[in-house]
Amino acid sequence: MARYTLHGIFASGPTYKVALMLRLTGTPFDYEHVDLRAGAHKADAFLARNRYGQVPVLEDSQTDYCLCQSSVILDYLADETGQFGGKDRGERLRAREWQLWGAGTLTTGIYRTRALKLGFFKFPEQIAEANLQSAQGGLKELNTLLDGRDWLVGKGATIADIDLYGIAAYAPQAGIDLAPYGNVRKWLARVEALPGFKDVNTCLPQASAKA
Ligand SMILES: N[C@@H](CCC(=O)N[C@@H](CS)C(=O)NCC(=O)O)C(=O)O
Repeated sequence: MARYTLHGIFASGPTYKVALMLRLTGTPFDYEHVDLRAGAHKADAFLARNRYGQVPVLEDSQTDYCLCQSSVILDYLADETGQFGGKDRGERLRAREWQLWGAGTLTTGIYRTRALKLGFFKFPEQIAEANLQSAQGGLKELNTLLDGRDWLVGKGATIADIDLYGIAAYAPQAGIDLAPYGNVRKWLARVEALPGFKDVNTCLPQASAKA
């Protein structure tokens, strides 16, 4: 049994973020598929792990922590693995700042537009349009903020890049053309060149798996 067990579903962006962090840090993990269609995430056994009834959840058998919220899990894994946490406290705080920016500004538009495109959800036309505009606005802002920078924080990849990659990388599945966002495209390519990188389609197994 691996130290870590990730509970999630392969189509989930937040689950992907955590799996990507585990892959990039070379951390073995067991994977437990949570059948959202069958409502497994609302069953008592799952709610005991995550009171919000959502994936992902990361269990650490060494510390007995059972964590939810993908950004918090990345923060935790940065400490446990000693990787991608920034070179000092200032960089870590800046990385957390980016993660919150991503959660507030980038996530809803991209994930919901993708969910509509893939048929996971339906939205009234006006809401769908607002989601798309929000996604495009977030990408435009990210593109500007990346001006003159290779990475979001400091001179190397941090949990901020992994977190926001796990949102922005779903833009193509959302039907959003990244051509107007040149800085974003170059930054995505930098993350994709990191050793251990796996893309949104291959990072997670489709069924439960042992490390
Ligand atoms: N803020 C959470 C979002 C998690 C989330 O939205 N998970 C979705 C799957 S992508 C889920 O479990 N949805 C089922 C539900 O909310 O009932 C995170 O970053 O971990």
